[in-house]
Amino acid sequence: MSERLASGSRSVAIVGPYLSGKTTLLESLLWVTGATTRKGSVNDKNTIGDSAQEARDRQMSVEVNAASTEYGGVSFNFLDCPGSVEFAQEAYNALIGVDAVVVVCEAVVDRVLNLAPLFKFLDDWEIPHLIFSTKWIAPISILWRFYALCGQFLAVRLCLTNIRSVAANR
Ligand SMILES: Nc1nc2c(ncn2[C@@H]2O[C@H](COP(=O)(O)OP(=O)(O)OP(=O)(O)O)[C@@H](O)[C@H]2O)c(=O)[nH]1
Ligand SMILES: [Mg+2]
Repeated sequence: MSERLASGSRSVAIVGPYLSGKTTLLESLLWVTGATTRKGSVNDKNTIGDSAQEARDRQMSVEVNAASTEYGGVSFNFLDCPGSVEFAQEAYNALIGVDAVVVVCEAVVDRVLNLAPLFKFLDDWEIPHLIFSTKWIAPISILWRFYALCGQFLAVRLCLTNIRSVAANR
C-alpha cells in the first residue's frame, strides 16, 4: 500500500446493498472528474460500470467492475462491486487491499442496520470507509435516525453529500 500511496494512486471500492446507487455514483465520479464527457445512466443502459450485456439486460451489476480517473494530481482506481447477495463474496474479496471504501446506502434505517456485518468487516481489517447516502425520500426525522445510526458504526467523520448537487456544481 505504501508504494501505491507514494505514487499518488488510490484504490477505492464502492460497495453497498442491492440497487443502492453504486454504479450511478461511479458514473457521477467519472463525469465530474472529466474521465467521461457525459454521465451515463443505469436505466438508459449506457454506464461504464455495467458495461456487460448481462448487467445491461438485468439492470444490475453482475461482477466487480474497475474504472479509473484523476483528480488533484491523484489517480483513482474505483472498484464498483455488485450489491446482490449472490455476489456478496465477490464484493468482500474486492475489499482486501483497497485504500478506502465508499459504502453506498439508501437513507433508510433498516438498510443501514443490515450493514452491520460489513462495518464489522471493515473495522476488523482497518479499512478506511465512509457512507454515501442516496435516495433521500424519507421525512427529516427518519433521516436524522439514519445518520445517528451511521454515526454509531463509523469511526471516521460521516461524509454527507448528494449525487445531484455534485453533478450540478461540476
Ligand atoms: N432517486 C434516486 N435514484 C437513484 C439514485 N442513485 C441511483 N438511483 C437509481 O437506483 C437504481 C439502481 O441504481 P444503480 O446505480 O444500478 O445501483 P447499484 O447499487 O449499482 O445496483 P447493484 O450494483 O445491482 O447492486 C437506478 O434506477 C438508478 O437510477 C439516487 O441518488 N436517487
Ligand atoms: Mg451496480
